[in-house]
Amino acid sequence: MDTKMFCYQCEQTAGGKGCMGMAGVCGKKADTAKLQDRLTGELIGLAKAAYENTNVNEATDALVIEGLFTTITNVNFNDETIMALIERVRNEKNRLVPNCALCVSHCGRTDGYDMEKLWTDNEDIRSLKSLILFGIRGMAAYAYHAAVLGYHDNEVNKFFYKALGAIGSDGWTAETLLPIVLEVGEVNLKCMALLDKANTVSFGDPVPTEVSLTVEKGPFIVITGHDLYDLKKLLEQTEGKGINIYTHGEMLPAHGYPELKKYKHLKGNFGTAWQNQQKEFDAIPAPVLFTTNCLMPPKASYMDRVFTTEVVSFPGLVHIGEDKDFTPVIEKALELGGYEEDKHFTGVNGGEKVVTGFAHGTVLGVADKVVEAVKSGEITHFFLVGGCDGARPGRNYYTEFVKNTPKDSVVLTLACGKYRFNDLDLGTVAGLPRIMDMGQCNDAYSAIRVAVALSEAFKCGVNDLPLSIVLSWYEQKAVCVLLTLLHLGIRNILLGPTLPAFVSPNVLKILVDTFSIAPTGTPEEDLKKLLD
Ligand code: SF4
Ligand code: SF3
Repeated sequence: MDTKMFCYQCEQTAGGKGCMGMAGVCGKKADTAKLQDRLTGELIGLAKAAYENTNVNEATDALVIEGLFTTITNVNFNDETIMALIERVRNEKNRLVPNCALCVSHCGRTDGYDMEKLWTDNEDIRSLKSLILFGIRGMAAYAYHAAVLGYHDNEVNKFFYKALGAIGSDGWTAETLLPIVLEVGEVNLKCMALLDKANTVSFGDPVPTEVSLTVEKGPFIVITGHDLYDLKKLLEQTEGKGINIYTHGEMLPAHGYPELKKYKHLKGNFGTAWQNQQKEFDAIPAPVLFTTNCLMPPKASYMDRVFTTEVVSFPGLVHIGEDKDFTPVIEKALELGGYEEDKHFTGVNGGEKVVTGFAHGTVLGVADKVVEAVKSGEITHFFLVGGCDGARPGRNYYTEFVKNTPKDSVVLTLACGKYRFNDLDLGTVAGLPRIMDMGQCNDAYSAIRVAVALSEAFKCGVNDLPLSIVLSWYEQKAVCVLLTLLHLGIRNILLGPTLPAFVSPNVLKILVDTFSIAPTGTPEEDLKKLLD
């Protein structure tokens, strides 16, 4: 095995510096990491080949998006599928610029990029290019989900080439790279808006929905990840078959969408956030379908019950292809039979239910009430506590933070970090629930819509609202969401549980000086600071 790997794209990176051994902390092997680097290098070559090339078409865009999405943490551990993807990128380069690779007067027009050059570059350049790369990886996931539902945005698609081109260009300075870092945030806002439109037109505007944590007796399937289209297909194929469907992880907000919740056999939510899956899936008498990250290497005890689809892949797991024929998953559910009696589970704090569905449509629907409550002093503060969950013990910060928020404040949340507190009963304020789950990580778009609407109602800037943003990050979607908030000029964001290894001291200084971004401290100190 080749042991030379370098990866520092996620929060759990080894020693807070980078995974450099035989395998990453996530279980990604060195060979796979190197193939992902090669794929990224080939995508940079494809971006060069696409420059002012009239042969670029929707298939080229789709390939770039798929290639970037594949390299997100906990998506794809399968060398075979990554090698096949590399081959497809090479073929596409050859279609765009035929025979370039064979030409005797070599111009380098379609050459792949050696990612080693990036990983060994000056630390500030490496840091800025990493922010661009990891940001577009996250954005590609959102563009992919929108595309699955038939929604595309040419401006978003074009930006992937520009950003890849910047990563592969030598001699660029921090001054030229920094604007592109912020442009990732700007374009990601468009991309999240696109996905919001795709989801709400396809499945309706989410409505507040109470979700049971009890698994009823009989056969069932657990579906996890972010892809609502896969859930819809699974619901259609299992209807009337005596099989219940339970969401897991980032699929929880699906319960709020009218076109998904109408299926009576979409029963509830099983389990908590991704990092608990090896424990939670170990003993369940049911199959699990992964539609996106976060997949952990499955243990032998439940490997025969895990299925993947779309870009998720792990050697040895059954993969459901483009035909979306979920028969193997359905047969597994029937074979395993589920629990003999209803099984009662709780959230991490002992709660027996959770509530979701507070997207912008719902919250803005009661905007008058919210504005009145702020004016009368009934609501004194909003906290957006959102982002990824992860394995670090320090992530209890978010539970303690939410528990300690004042009784006259509202906590908006999104993404899988909410499992730390979404089963807490914090009661209501001004007739509204004190915790409102706005959805998945991409539904940061909803939070932005609400913040902008509030700032318009109060005729002030978003930074002047009684609103504090406390983010938890783990993988690359959190990077593009953070860059969107920065692009909007939002200041004083608290980021934890640790700062990204790929942010160099100089780049951090820029972020601190420009946006007053700060690492999370203790819940008590941070709350005091934010409420002063
Ligand atoms: Fe390490 Fe994270 Fe990269 Fe996995 S994705 S190899 S844990 S930095
Ligand atoms: Fe979670 Fe992986 Fe990021 Fe979509 S499922 S937020 S960590």
